[in-house]
Amino acid sequence: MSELREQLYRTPLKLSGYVSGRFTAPAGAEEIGVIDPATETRVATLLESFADEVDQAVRAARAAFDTGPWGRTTVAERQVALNAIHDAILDHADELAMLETINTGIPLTQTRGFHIPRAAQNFRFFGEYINQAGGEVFTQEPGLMSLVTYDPIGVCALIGPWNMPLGLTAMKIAGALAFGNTCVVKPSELTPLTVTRLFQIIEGLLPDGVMNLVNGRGQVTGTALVSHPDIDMVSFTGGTVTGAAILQSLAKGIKGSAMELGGKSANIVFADADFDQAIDAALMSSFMNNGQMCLAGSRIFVDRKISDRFIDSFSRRVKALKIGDPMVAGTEIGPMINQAQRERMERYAESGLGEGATLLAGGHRCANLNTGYFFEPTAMLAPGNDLAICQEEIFGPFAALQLFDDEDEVVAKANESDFGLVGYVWTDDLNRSMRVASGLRTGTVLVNTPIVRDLRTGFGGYKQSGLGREGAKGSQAMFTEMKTTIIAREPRKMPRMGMAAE
Ligand code: TXE
Repeated sequence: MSELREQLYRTPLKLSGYVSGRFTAPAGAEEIGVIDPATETRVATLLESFADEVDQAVRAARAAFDTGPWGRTTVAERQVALNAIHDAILDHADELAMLETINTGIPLTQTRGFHIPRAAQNFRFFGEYINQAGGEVFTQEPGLMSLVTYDPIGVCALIGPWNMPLGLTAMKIAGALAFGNTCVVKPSELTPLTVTRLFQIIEGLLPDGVMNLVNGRGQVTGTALVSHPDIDMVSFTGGTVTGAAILQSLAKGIKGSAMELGGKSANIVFADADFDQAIDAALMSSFMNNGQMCLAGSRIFVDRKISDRFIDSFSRRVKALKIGDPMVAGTEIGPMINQAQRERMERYAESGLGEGATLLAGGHRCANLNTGYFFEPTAMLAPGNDLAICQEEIFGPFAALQLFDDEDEVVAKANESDFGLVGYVWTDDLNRSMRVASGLRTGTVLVNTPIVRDLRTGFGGYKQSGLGREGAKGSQAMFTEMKTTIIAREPRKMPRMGMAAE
């Protein structure tokens, strides 16, 4: 067991908010336990931010935006600040990776290798991006110039999820700050460790009030934040039901939002694909991050011509996945985030069987792991696309396979979904890959590759997978107001109204 984990078990952290450059100590706050899902042991106590603390945080961000120095910083100064945050994260990379693993149950190899470097990279990327990004100038007629500029939008409420707490929240913070905004950040109450630690390690780097933190449950702290009249927008990553509730609240004040919601992404494997690559990627897309990924490609469509071989190989590999303590090197699957999420897995395993699916692997709690929210990585072969396991986001290590016979059929089935986040296509036929990519109603299509994120491109979804795109121009659209200024450089010809009086 790691030293840090033992230390947290002995002395759980006390976490609170951060308002106007100071950590808060709310008197009489509700205390929420934060658990290591691998051992069900408390590692922190969250002192919940009630409405008055949320109000103070929003006011601090408002004041820092309206009158503070941040709005007058140069691009170069903002870039320096963003790079300093990047460096601070990397200086604490090992500690942050361990905290992330202890809090989420995601294997340390993945938090260390991907989550934390990625969290840091967001700050460097947006620092570079603002050095290049500009507005537009149009000339409609001689002497008349139209300028399009991008003003910061103001106070951003940034609400993060529990499946990649620092990485996904860092993307929002970096984008918001880069474009000159101030923010109030609310991590998930299940996983507040790394985001709160980020505020500690960058203390003093930014002017007071630019970056504030509130901690607490969605129904309490989250609701107070999204309904606060002084925020200008919400950037949210989380479940579709919560996203819809936030949109309703924002509608009252006609506030903007960016929503990165759920997915049920199709992973289509044609018979001509590189078989080994397709199998490796199917495993990775379904089971990395304990399967708790919005972009999981866990609705796998297999060409009937290769189905025997694919199902045999995939099932054997799923059964061989190493489940256990996420802090131990070699572990491939850790626990679910909490008891509710594990029960959800059990319900889907039951519903799959009840609706006629065939169990290929897993399907139960782990018999040899009595403590911790472990669930066996699961694969089922579904007789049709209408089963709940093929339509609903399960958000755990659970793959639903289906067979198909031809291209048009599989594209239609892939699109039969309320979601539209990602589509994965495996084929050696270039023309086919282009046809299928253009036919898929998803925000991203990945051809012959598993998960890749390129911050220069937009990431987000069609349909109920969300609104807006994160990354470069998408983040610019999210965190700025587009302003048009039209300037006449010489006197204009116009009708002279009211001349009868002259
Ligand atoms: O997330 P919630 P939950 C999906 C996944 C999962 C399901 C439910 O399918 O099983 O959502 O997860 C805050 N006002 N994803 O319920 O509730 C909350 O405190 C303001 C997909 O745990 O969406 C947390 O900070 N905020 C996903 C954040 O919203 C509120 C990532 C996300 O929690 C709020 C996570 C409210 N009324 C879950 N209610 C992805 N897209 O990657 C909650 N919150």
